[in-house]
Amino acid sequence: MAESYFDRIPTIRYEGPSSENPLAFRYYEKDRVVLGKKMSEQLRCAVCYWHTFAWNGSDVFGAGTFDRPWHRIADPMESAQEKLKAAFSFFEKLGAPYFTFHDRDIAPEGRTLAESHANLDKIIDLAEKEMARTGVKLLWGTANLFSNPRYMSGAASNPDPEVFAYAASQVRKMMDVTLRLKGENYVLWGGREGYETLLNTDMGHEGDQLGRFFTMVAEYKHKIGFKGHLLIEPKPKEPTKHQYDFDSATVYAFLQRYGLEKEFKVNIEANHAILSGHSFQHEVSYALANGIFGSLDINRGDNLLGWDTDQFPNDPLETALVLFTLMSAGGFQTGGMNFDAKLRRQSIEPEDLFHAHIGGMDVLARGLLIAEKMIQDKALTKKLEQRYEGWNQPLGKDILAGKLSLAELSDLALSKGLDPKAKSGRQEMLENLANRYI
Ligand code: XUL
Ligand code: CO
Repeated sequence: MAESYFDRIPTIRYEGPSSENPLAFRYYEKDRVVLGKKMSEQLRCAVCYWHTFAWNGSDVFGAGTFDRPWHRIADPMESAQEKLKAAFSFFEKLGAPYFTFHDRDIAPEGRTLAESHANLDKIIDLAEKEMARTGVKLLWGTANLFSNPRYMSGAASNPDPEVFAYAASQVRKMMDVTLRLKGENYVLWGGREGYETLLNTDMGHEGDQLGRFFTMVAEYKHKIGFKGHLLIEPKPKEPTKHQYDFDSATVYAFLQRYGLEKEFKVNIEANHAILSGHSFQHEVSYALANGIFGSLDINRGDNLLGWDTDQFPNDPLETALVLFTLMSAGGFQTGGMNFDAKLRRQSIEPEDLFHAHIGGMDVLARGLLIAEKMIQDKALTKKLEQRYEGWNQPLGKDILAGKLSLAELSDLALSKGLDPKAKSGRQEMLENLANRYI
């Protein structure tokens, strides 16, 4: 049944920028070497299970609009099996090297926690076979600690420790599954770790609960010998009014408070960055500058809407600037580009899933090629270096090396009669320069 869902779609191939075939790549050329690695290895694209296969097109005002065959199957385990087959045929046809999933996307929740674990094991047996057959790899696994009503007041930050224990069991199980499938990272998005009103919330207590949860996760990672990165995914709001993992800086401060800054990195989502009042590039730069960069959830928001629209990326300049920042710092280690992006609900046909991912991969590929030119040309980098030139001179070096106290610097400024001249920041010129690479 689900086997035939993508039957009409051909395997997607690279045809070059002049191709008019909408079911072909115009920029994503997987084996093309860019900045020393194949494009596929630089971008490490992943398809997410939740938006692409689990979601049926429903929104708060209306029912599902997508008629996916696996959603019509009444038995949840049979439905999960068909969904899995369809998912792997999609990955194969698209040529996506990675996928990502939550426990509840891939296997149904059972009547008990034990039954949920058993359901997951059965589907993972099949997923393991599909991964071996197709060569598609797991970028990261994660647990859904937000959909079930038991998590309405949070998971690790819930006022009830039994909910905390339940969440711990789900995370432990998914860490085992991720290890088994050789997943390259494990993600924790604090779905409902936040609050609606301080009238019923003890923020300090909830912080300690979250700190304890993450500490246990880090201990368990080492215990089972998981070598991938643990990643926290910041988001400022939605579903709660205030999410504790607001942005990368908030997460970093939190990690330091609980001594976990060496254990976790961040999975930065483009739309979440915008919601926190930052640009995507800001969040990536912050994480790189503080040694906590992990992976990216690649999507876009809408300038007119204040929520997480999770659209597929389509802005080459924005993508190029993020990739310029990332590639200048050496690119991904274990991370990748996870399309945490969903169709609009009127895009109801199987081929719409392909158009969305083809467009996403193409805009990343185009961004990567632009970033390559920016890096090789060195013009932008040189301008930046020139701006900080003074810090390579004796005064700048001595200041950073801690050789001068505040009083000594004051004496120096007075004795030399310092009168530094203002220099232009040249923003418009730099913007014009960046645009020349597009
Ligand atoms: C929600 C979101 C999640 C995480 C994984 O906004 O981004 O899908 O990526 O739990
Ligand atoms: Co995400």
